[in-house]
Amino acid sequence: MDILLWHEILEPYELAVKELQVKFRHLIKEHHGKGMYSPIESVSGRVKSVSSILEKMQRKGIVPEEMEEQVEDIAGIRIICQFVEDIEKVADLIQKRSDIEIKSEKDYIRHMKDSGYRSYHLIVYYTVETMNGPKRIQVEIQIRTMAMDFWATIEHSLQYKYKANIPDHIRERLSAAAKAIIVLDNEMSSVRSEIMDAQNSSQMQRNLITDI
Ligand code: 0O2
Repeated sequence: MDILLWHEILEPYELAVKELQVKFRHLIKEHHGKGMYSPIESVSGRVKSVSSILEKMQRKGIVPEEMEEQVEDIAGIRIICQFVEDIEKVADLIQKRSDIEIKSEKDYIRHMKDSGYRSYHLIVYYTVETMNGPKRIQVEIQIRTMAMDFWATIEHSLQYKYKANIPDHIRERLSAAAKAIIVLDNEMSSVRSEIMDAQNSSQMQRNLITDI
């Protein structure tokens, strides 16, 4: 496929990533505007690189005609939460939306991957408007805590550095770190109400200042 064709294929995915980031960030703003705690801390997104799409197609034996159906994470949104409990709330918020339809879910929080990776994944359908009319595409939404994200970011860099062949002694330390993340998330959850009270009152104060 030449570069122009790739650009044409990926354009709706870029639009979907931009639109969804705006919509999720707006949800944060709505919560804060009402002086409420937001289960979403931050949002980021990306469109998979052409080389990464090709690598996945080769690894999974996906033919070009089936690329858009089979490569489910061409568009990716990552939602970061403060607490583990927030993940379910965010998944519920997404499920209730009329502009998003859930196709499938993977719970790598209850079922941690062998690597130690933890995150909640949703594959969803989302429709963007293009000059040729509406286009329904798939988006992968990853929901995880700040602590889980810290672990995944470091592990992803190591995978890149070692070209997926991370030495055993580093794997073991990553696995131990993943267990420490579970303890950390649980500890933060146990002081959750204290933290939320403090954040809500400082948010209320910020709202008052902007209202003046
Ligand atoms: P990117 O774009 O660099 O994030 P796959 O794992 O891709 O063969 P599947 O079933 O499509 O198969 O995907 P899965 O496992 O549900 O989720 C894929 C994405 O989850 C990955 O995207 C990562 O973002 C994340 N992920 C899954 N497992 C791990 C892991 O062990 N460590 C880290 N750090 N992230 C993980 P990509 O494709 O790697 O690309």
